[in-house]
Amino acid sequence: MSDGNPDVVIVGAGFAGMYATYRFRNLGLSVKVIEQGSDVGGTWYWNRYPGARCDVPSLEYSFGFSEELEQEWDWPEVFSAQPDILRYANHIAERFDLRRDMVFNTRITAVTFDEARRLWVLETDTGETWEAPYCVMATGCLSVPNKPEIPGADTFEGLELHTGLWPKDPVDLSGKRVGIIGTGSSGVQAIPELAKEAGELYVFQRSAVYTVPANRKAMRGAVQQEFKDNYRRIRELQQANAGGVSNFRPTRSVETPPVTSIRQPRALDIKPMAPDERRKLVMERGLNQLLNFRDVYTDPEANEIANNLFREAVRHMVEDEDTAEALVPHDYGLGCKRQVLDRDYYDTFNRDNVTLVDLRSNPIEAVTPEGIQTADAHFDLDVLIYATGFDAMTGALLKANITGRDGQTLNDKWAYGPVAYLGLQARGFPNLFTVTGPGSPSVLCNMLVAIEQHVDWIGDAITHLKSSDQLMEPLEASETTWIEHVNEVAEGTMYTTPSCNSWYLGANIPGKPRIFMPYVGGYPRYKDRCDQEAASGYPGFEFS
Ligand code: NA7
Repeated sequence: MSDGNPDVVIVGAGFAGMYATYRFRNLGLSVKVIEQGSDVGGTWYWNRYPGARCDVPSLEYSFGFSEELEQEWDWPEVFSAQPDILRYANHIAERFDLRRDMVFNTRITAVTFDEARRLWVLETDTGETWEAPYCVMATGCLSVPNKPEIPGADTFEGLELHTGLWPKDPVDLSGKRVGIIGTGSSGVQAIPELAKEAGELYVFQRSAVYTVPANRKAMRGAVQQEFKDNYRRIRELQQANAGGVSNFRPTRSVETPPVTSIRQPRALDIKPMAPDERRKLVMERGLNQLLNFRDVYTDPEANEIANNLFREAVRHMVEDEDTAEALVPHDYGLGCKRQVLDRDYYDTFNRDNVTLVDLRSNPIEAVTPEGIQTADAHFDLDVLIYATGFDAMTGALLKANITGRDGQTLNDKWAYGPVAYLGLQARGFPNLFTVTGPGSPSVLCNMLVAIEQHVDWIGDAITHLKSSDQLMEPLEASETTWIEHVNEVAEGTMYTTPSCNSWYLGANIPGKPRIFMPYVGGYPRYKDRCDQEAASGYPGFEFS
């Protein structure tokens, strides 16, 4: 048992765990953070692969809780790369002296509610145990890497890497034969960078991707200053926006609005446009024009118009006809998956050292000691990279081995999909809170905005509980009606069309229940609901 058990144990030292440490301390609570990695940063600590970059503009993807922090931090690019975001995380940890309450290199092995003592007991792989009346799971939405089960996977004798567990030390790929499996955001970001370094790059693609060029501008001093001058207004605008993005347009900027992976379609429709006009727009002004149309996300016919224009543009950009054809997505539409942003993705397939292996026509049979055997050929590899994504949204929570009241496990409760209220709490797990849990806007929102809102709400709830020493958990009816609402708002969107298989739906993990996990009803609507709960004494929860 550890000395000095805190009021709150927080699991995870990513941005959620970091802000929770700061906020809870300010509320007079003692905290202890348990983190598997050797330092802060979460996603940005683990995803160090070449090309890793945030898909939300950095001035938006930043904390708003400290004006000093806002004023003193400078971003080098409009969309920052992983090293710069990790530098930001480190700066926050130092500036607010967060590390003194953090325990690193420690993995949680079990989280168990002790009913008699009304405490959460957290066991770890170092043998140390922590106890606290309140437990906050700040474990992230994309933190459990998915490595598919491929026959022979363990026999590979070269270097094996996963984009989500990339080593801290530089990996020398020069002249090497490199294979990468997966063409989601991670693969698409990594492939152009890997191609520049590797001798040969083989891209093993199961599903073609809809990716559009990312904004790659350096930050201009005048633009950054205007943000700094207007941050209070910007934070207000974020609160009023469905995706938690202000869309603030600096007067000194001549840029078009940055493209982000969080949908911000304008009030334009593609269907009424003349075919020539649409084609001209996309061919002359780029693929990201397609993201501006509202009806692309709501009307299957408009969606297919956009998909066809996208396909035409890819055929135009990629020189080899067979490669171009394989890179064209056919079996799902734009808007089903999280929008991927790239830098020179399609051009990369025009390089002599890059080969696309289309797994739809030539599936992987096995990983061998020397490389990958597909139905048609063997590919000799020195390095095999898995860019195969994550067990998203629920993965880290289910892996934590959580047992609540009456010996019920979270894994049993969520056997048919996550059951929770507002993505904040699950019945049967009193005084255990989740940051950006399933059923909250989370990954459909600017994560830092979502994190601040959740942590503030949880901090207030704990303060309320601490004064009366009570246990809090949602009513069964609150969970049921909230999940119905989460499903209702997702229905009829491109996210849930039958042809769509995304990690939002859990469809990337064999056997995982197919449920649309994030809340698509918009951040302001969600926040209102959370605020109403707090303002009226938490009527959707039970206290004991
Ligand atoms: P994603 O978006 O889940 O992409 C994973 C990729 O790996 C995708 O192309 C998958 O193909 C592919 N995959 C997964 N399993 C296999 C197997 N068994 N064989 C071949 N290919 C496979 O993960 P990312 O890490 O790229 O991005 C996750 C999020 O992180 C992203 O949306 C951003 O928000 C940040 P599939 O499409 O399933 O056919």
